[in-house]
Amino acid sequence: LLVLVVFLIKDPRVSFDDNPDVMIPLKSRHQNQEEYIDKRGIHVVVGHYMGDDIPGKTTPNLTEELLNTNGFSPQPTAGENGNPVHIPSWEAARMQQLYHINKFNLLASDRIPLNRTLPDVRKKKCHEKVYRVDQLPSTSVIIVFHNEAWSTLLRTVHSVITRSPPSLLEEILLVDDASQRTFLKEPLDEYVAKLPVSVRVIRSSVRTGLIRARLLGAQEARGTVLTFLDAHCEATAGWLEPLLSRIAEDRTRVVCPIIDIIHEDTFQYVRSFELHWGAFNWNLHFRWYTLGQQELDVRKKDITEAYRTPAMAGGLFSIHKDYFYQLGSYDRNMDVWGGENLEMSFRVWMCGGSVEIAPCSHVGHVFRKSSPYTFPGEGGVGGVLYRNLARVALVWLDDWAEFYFKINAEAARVRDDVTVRDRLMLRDRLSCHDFKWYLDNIWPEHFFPMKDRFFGKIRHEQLGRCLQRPVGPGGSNQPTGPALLRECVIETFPLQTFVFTKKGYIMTDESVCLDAPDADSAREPQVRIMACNEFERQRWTYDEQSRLLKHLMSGLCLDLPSKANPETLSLQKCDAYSRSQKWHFQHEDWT
Ligand code: LR7
Ligand code: MN
Repeated sequence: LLVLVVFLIKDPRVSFDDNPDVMIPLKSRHQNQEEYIDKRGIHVVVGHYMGDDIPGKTTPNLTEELLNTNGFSPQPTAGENGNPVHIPSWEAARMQQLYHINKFNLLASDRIPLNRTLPDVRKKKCHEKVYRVDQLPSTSVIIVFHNEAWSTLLRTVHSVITRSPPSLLEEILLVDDASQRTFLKEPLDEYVAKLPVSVRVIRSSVRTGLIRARLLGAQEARGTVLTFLDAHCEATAGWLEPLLSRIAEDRTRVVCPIIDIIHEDTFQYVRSFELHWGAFNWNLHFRWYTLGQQELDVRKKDITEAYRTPAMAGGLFSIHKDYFYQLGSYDRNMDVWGGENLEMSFRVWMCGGSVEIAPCSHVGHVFRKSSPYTFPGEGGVGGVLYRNLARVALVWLDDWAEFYFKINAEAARVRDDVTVRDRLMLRDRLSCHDFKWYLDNIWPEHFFPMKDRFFGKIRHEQLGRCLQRPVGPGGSNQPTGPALLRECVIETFPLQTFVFTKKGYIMTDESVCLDAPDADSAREPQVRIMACNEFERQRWTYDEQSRLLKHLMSGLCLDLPSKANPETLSLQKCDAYSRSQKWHFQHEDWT
């Protein structure tokens, strides 16, 4: 099996030492991601999920026999109530070998019964909600898979059967995307035939990728609503009603559950917090960022209320079947994996619908650090992924497509390989809004360049050096740390590229902002790069005349590191005659 390294990771450890906002660091669900409770008591999730591999781990030889053996052998109480399964050390070698088949702890998964119990992770208020089940539409649950493990696939199926009101569950459709494992053939057919719910297996004779596999499933669906799940999920109590009731009220809503974490090593069910939403960075990689202020306010009033999200993760959502087709289903020219989640998010928002998260619906998903399967197609994983993303950019991003290709060499290289005429016609036919409308209205907290804001480098005049954001310990997550001054790079260089918004925020990729976190303390304030939070503390003004960059809250000016703050820029009393306080905003073209 190939080890798929999507992005180079320098150091996967996450450190909180240099983040003064952190009150309680939390163990993050992913490598390359930081999670913590900040000083306000708000849970902050920064970073992303991109299927990165674990550096240094090599893949052992996996024999045909091993790959084709269904090792499911449940122990009655293993993983009960979502508890972790610990493999005794004498089995460690076997555990590690099996890990590589699916890139999760297969040995642990194979010990857990298919119908294990799970905690009810919903907020108390969710229990008080009454749903008129008889008035909700029915759904087909569509699960696509390629070489999935028996235990994870069927635990997904059983969790859906056990925890859905029977009248709402029309059927479960399993779409086999040309799996090679023998136990996923006749044994699967025979197994599902005995289940109390209509479960059909649809087979693709060629490896078609998850996007077209989902289209195969949708075509067969008899339910009013389509509900998609990955093949390694577990639905918890009450998961379905909140999704369907939002669609019953308005069929243009595309609704996602809260995605909890099934730990890839222990299969522990870990409740995830409800204070993030989905968005993306300058590379069009999906990210979880802290909720926007408007949504936080909505939540304060009623924590059971569904909230809007700029984008969805892609794997777990419900959509009205007619609306799915009315809106152009999926881009069937997308291969294997990636891009379809943002494509659908943009399309839904820009063409009149909405994407939201229903916080009373919780479904667990096994998050992996790397992908277990091959990416057939020219250029392997990169070629496939960037052709998909180039399609997204060319169809939906308007002026920002050029910006995307400018800073994404991999995507620029393949942009001429793709033709998107049919999707542009669809966009035209649906009279969709443009991408500027999307940024302005759906994601006003975004950090993309715009006509109404500065975009470029911020240069210290005296030293001729440029403001630079830290890379962060994880390499490409929402990196926080000291505000650096570095040799200016002539070309477009994302680490030295900032936007300065009308509201006075100095932001850059990954939603990080120039900040003075301790500006209200007695100490001399440090200047740091922190997660953007729209606090007054992150606002600045620039005076062209004096070339001073003033921190609004403290009234102090951005200056070089000081004795008290040797590692990072500091704030000092403004002095128009001080050479160390002069900054030059150097515009760059982004289209
Ligand atoms: O060629 C393939 N054929 C398939 O049938 C490749 C994959 N698949 C199946 C696969 O077996 C699985 O059931 O497709 C499903 C998704 O593949 P994963 O589990 O490898 O994807 P992921 O969980 O790493 O990635 C997320 O992004 C994908 C982008 O294309 C899809 O949208 C996934 O559905 C999506 N998963 C989620 O949203 C779960 C939450 C993750 C987050 C954040
Ligand atoms: Mn998945």
